[in-house]
Formats: sequence, structure tokens, C-alpha cells
Amino acid sequence: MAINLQKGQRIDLRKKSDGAAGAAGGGGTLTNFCVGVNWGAIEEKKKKFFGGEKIVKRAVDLDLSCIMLLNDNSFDHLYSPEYDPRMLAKYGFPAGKLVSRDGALRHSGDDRTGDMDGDDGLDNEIISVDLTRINPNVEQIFFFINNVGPEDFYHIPFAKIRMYEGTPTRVKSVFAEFDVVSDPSYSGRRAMIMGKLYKKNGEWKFNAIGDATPDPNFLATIVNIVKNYK
Ligand SMILES: [Ca+2]
Ligand SMILES: [Ca+2]
Repeated sequence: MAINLQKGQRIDLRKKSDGAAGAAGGGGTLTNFCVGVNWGAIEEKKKKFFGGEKIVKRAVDLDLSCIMLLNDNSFDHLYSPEYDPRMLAKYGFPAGKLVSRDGALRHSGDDRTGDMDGDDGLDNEIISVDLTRINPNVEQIFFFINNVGPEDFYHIPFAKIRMYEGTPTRVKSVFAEFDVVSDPSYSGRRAMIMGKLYKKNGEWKFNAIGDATPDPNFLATIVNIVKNYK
């Protein structure tokens, strides 16, 4: 059984023998895993002109990104190559890319709609992580999501984050998961700092931060992370 992460919970990456999080059982350490986000399109009931109701679906474009902070105050990043490079340059940020410089982190690419036909149980955007390949100067890796559109998390029917062993197309064993529930406190929040991997005494650990923030876009989220979370 995967553990259900609570906001702010810290876990180490030691596995139980069934692959889930937890120190007991001698299942080794998680080194290759995926961080995925699964979310749904918004369904709205609209009144029909001649009476009755119909369901109207509205696509939701969440973007999963991450930044890797190095011990020399530089950073590496995974965010969409479709963000306008001129806009990024204006604020001093490099163009988007889907693979980290060390090749350890890979993004599955942009999903622009979410599940249009209800929860398919599969993640819509995924970053695969190979901790054995990470540049030794990387100290913290933050995962975050931003909604490109105007909807806040309160209005998105479901959004789930999980860490699992396997590949983007095959889930072998879920290590931990985190429900981004439709909570009234998420009203007006379109960004979420999901969690961070960080190194302590040479071992990688994970902190499920789970903070929904009022950042208007992903650049604001990066600035927020560097200022308030590292
Ligand atoms: Ca997207
Ligand atoms: Ca899905």
C-alpha cells in the first residue's frame, strides 16, 4: 500500500518490501521513480434553453515543472519548451526544456486538457527521476504545478500527485500519493508547490509541501520557491 502523504510530511526513500514508503521491511531505497500529476477537466452544469441541464466540459491545462538548486546558487530546470523564450529572457530565465542537464530528470511533455472523460487513473504529466544520475552538486529539487488557464484548484474536480516506480506508461508500484482536494481554501490559488527532494547526510528525502499559492504564473512560483522554501 502506498502511503497517503499529509501536507508537510517528510519521508525518506526507503521502501517496504511491497515497494511502498516506510523504513521497515528491507525493500531497499527508491532511486528510480516517477512524479506524476493526474487531473480532470472541469464539468459544469448549464441550463438548456428549452429546459433541463447539460454538462459542459472545459479543458484544464496544468503544467508540471521542477527546478533543481545547486550548491553554487545556480539552478537547472524542467519546464515547458513552449513558454515564449523572449518573455523568459526578459526576466532572466532560460528557455524551457524537458531533460535536466545531467540527464537524471525527464518530463513526459505538455498535456493541455486534463482527463475529458473522467478520471482515467493515469498521470497527465510526469517527471521521471534517476537519483543515481543527479549532478552531485544538486541539493534540492522542487516540483510544482501551475494552471495556465484562469481556474483555481477549488474548481478542478480532481488533481492527484504521486510518486511511483515504473515508467510513464506503466505504473509498477506506488510509493506515495498526495490528493490535491477541491478545498475551499484553494479558492483563487492557481499554483501549487508540491514537494521537494532534498539531500540530508548524503541521502535523498522527500518533503510533501503541498502549498497552494497565489502565484500568477510559473516564474512567480520559481521566485517564491527560491525566496521562501529553499
Ligand atoms: Ca500542461
Ligand atoms: Ca489522467
